Amino acid sequence: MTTLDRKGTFKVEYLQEIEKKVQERWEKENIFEADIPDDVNQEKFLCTFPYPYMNGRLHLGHTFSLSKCEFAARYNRLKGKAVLFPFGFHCTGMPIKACADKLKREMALYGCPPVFPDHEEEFVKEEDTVPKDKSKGKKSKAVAKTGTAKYQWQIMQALGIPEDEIKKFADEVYWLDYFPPRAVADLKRMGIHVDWRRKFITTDVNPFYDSFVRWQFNHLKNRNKIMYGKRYTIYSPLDKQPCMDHDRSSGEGAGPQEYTLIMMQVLEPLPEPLKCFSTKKVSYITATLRPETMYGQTNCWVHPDIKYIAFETLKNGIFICTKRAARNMSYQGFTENDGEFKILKEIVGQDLLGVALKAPFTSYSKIYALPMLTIKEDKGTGIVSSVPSDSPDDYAALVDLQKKAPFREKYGIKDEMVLPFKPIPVLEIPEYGNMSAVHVYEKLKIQSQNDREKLNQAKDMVYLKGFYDGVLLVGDYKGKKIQDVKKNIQNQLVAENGAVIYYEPEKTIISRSGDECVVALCNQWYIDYGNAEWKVQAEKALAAMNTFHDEVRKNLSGTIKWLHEYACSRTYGLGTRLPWDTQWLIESLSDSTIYNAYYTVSHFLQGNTFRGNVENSLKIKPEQMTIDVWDYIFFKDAPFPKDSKIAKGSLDLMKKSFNYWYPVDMRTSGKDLIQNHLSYYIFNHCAIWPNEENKWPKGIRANGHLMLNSAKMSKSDGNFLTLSESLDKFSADGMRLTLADAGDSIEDANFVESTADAAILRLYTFLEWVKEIINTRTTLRNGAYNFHDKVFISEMNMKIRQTDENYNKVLFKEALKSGNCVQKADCT
Ligand code: A2H
Repeated sequence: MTTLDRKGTFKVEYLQEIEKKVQERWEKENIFEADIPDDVNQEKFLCTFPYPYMNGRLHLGHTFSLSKCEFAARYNRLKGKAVLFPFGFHCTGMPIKACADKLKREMALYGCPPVFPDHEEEFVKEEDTVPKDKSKGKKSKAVAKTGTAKYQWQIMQALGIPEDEIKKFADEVYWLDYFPPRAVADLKRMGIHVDWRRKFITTDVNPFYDSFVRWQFNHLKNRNKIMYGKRYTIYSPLDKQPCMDHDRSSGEGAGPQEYTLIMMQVLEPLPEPLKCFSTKKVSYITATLRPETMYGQTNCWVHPDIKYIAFETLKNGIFICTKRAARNMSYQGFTENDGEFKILKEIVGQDLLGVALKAPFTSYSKIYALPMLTIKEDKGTGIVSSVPSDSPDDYAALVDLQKKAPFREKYGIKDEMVLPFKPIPVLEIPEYGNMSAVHVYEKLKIQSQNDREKLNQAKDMVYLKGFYDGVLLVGDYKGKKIQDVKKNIQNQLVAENGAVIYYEPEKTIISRSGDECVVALCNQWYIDYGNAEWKVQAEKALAAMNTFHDEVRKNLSGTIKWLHEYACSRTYGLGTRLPWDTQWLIESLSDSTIYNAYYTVSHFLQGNTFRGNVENSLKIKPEQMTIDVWDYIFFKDAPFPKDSKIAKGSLDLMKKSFNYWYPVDMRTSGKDLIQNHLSYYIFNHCAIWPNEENKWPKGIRANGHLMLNSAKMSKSDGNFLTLSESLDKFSADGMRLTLADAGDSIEDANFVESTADAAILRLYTFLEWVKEIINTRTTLRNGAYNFHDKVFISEMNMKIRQTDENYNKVLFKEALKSGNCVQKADCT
């Protein structure tokens, strides 16, 4: 039982009463509306928080990140700056539409209100009988299968939506009208310093924002930042489209990983389990990251217990590998029809052992399939080329087999399949000699293939060194450094029909519809974040920026380096259409990169509505927002658009507003957006304002995730608070104090309910104390300062200075410590 439960809730209600009155007054007096000040030389502060996605109510995690903007806005206002904190709402992408469609299907199947079957399996079966739209039907089948989600109807119930209103959410636009006003109401109740005239939602439902995004994309394309072509992309077969970070339920940040697949041809006569393929070329397929070592193959590794399949490829005969690998290959042009592969046979690894193979590049004309127990089923093809000279894992497994006769016997491996095979020197590595794996195996005294810790250490030792310092001892590139010729060797292997290129997700990625993603070779529009010149600009922007924590800078810089082509178009969901190819929608991490500029003019356009569907004060119509018009507002040297029907005065007003408020002084967000949104944000500012560096972002602040009472916030575990619930429970100020106290660093922060309870008591006591002092002030001593007064003043001045410094560094927990008289009030 908390203090509050014991003492009743009147203290929190007392605070809420005051808050309500004050907020009403703020609202009446429009004190958060920020226009350009009369004195345009007045310093300004523009801070923003990534607009939240509108498929539900705001929660305490959102609130924590946005509180950094809120506190900074208030502080900078107190410092005499003109402060703008605008706020919009994101509706682009798949989830809202997917949920609306799911609801539609549930109602079609089970009525309204629906009566659901007892078991989820029934749901799957029944749905299979509904022909209508194949792709959509499949989608919720996967959700039901994974068991991760309940029915959408029940999810809506859990969100607190009244029963008779749920059916309306089958229309996706209803979501866009439902959640944003509620978010605003919650945020207002928090007392947030936002100029609400500037609010808006995204997608083509809002024609002004839609036009802004089209303007941006036209420029990106004209400036060669957007390309079209076949690219390896993380893809959800169920959704039938690319699956980028925001569309994933796990595996965020993971991209496609390239492997070289070595084709080891099964030698005649074909062994028993493969006899049925007698007229065809059959190959064991191994996946490697080190094609340059293939000169040293001595055998191939198969896991005795893994299930493999045989399927036919378009050009290279029958492949033996895991089903998972075949599924990926089928999306990369290996089979006749995209996404289709026919399982000709299922074979357990045990039955593939002892088979004679012909591998490319190695000097052994015949090698064998041998057992390895550390092979992972969910990596590569589940079969591995063994290069004992350079892979400690391979050497350890080979030694195990060579030394231990019972091990060979157990798997039916004959001596001649193992004993004659010695490691072949392939590359010379300074310090490690010409058989680096053998060297480290002995140095670390590795005992067997199960000696995992030491083997990992060994791998680390040889892997990078081999790549950077290794020199080839054999083949056409003899004498050359590996890093210079790795790609050439790979090309040679492919050209000589010994290998093919293959990609798979670098770790398991599950889409929000519950599907395990593959890597697919898709035709698509993509943003070329791999462009070297663009990267240089982004680095330059980053160098001039305040990142508040060094780790944020490092992570942004790392991301700028590795970012590459990014698929920006989708076929399913909500959003703005690509202006030059309108069958495509722009996805959610791409329509959200420079919209901070839109805030500087949105209040002129939106007519105080989310959708821009009411006439605005300047009487501007969405169709009048042409490319020239946007150019004039946002570009220094753009000529006045003479054909525009918009009055020059109106355009100049917008141009002036943009030039006053831009750039963004501080953008704050959770650290999970560093590797995507925040990096794209930098790149796109450089692309749109290449010659106006004074428009590039000035500060990015990232924070850790918010825990609740020291545990991960989780709806399903019940450890969760929405913003609205927090306000009910702790009042705005009780919550705000606790958010400030939750943490400043990029490590995870912690919202502690007992701290919030204590904050309420302290605030209450403080108010009582203030009242008492006001009432008794005539009895207080006055006259000249004595020594104690001076010490007190000096002490206060020091605290003020420290607090100012903490606020300036956006360290609110620290500011709370140094400057919070409320904290100290109960000590009096
Ligand atoms: B490498 P990463 Cl010479 N289970 O190829 C376990 N290991 C697997 C695997 C699976 N399903 N699929 C591939 N691998 C191995 C050559 C090589 C490799 C040398 C040195 C190091 C080395 C010859 N074996 O890898 O987890 C394959 O072995 C050490 C990293 O994706 C593949 O490259 O990094 C590598 O692991 C891929 O592992």
